[in-house]
Amino acid sequence: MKTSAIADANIALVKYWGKRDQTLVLPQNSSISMVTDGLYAHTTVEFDSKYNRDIFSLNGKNIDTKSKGYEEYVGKFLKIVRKLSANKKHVRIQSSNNFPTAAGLASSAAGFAALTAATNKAFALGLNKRELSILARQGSGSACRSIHSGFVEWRRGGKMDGSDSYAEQIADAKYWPEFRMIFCITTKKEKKIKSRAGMAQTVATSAMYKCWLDAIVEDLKNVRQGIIQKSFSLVGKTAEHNCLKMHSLMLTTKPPIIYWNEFTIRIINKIIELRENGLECYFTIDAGPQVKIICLESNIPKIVRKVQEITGIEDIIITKPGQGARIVNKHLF
Ligand code: 2P0
Repeated sequence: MKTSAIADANIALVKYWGKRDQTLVLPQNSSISMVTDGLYAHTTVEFDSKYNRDIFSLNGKNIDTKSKGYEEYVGKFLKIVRKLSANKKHVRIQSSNNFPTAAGLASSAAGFAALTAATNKAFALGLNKRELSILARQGSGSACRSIHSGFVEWRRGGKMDGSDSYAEQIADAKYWPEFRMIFCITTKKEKKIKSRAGMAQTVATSAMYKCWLDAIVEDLKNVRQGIIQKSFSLVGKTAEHNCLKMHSLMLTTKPPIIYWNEFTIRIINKIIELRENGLECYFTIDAGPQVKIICLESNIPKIVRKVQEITGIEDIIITKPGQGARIVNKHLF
């Protein structure tokens, strides 16, 4: 049985940065994101008795299934799948992203959402969207949001077993079609500190963590309401400030986590300048140096022209609200 799925990256407007349970991947706080339409992972899964061991390749490179990175992510995920399924055969998985991996562009979110959708079909698990979101979450937290389309909220939940920690849709991809995120890629290099290790260190050492949690309910309320009312200013302002609060957590982690580079700061300054000149746009930045500019469709040409004045940006990608994880007929092998 061979199945393939595609899932797009999602970018948080209210961020997830810290777990309360490492094994079950349960977050400290709820988060809200937009699923993009074009930065995706494509994954093919096949289980068959012809395989005498599990095989995994990412972006054309075979990954050692005995490595710590594999064990912690895909290996752990497959153990959960095998508990849910009667099928114990070995599996071959091949996954490719159409954008740089581990560079702060939510590649693990897209990857695990695609793997979840493909596995659900290949192993005939019969999971509904909520269950898919719970399974994807255990691969990588932010992946639970890429199951759905459009604007999505991952509810923190309160139960110890994680059964109430999953993503739900706030509005579908067609609800606010003018909403845009412009990805400014400042480097395609992999980051040095993975999100998983970084956020654990933040929770353990940042004196600002309590302030972060205290402010989160208000940010969630504003972004949720802003999306429903299509209030661009409310969403943009809140998202930008939430991003800066998350980066202040990173900066105050011991030792500090600094994901930005010089181009990150140049783009931030450009956005502030554009706003001062009456062009409404905001920024958000994840665990990497890339800047995502939040804006409306009508302002895209002006913003792109201005940002292109900054030399050194490697790529600019424009995205709008996109689809959730889906099965496709095209297989990678
Ligand atoms: C987010 N990030 O909300 C935040 C903002 C990065 C910065 O979710 O350990 O790769 O696999 O659950 O999901 C990145 O964290 O971490 C992330 P794990 P994940 O999008």
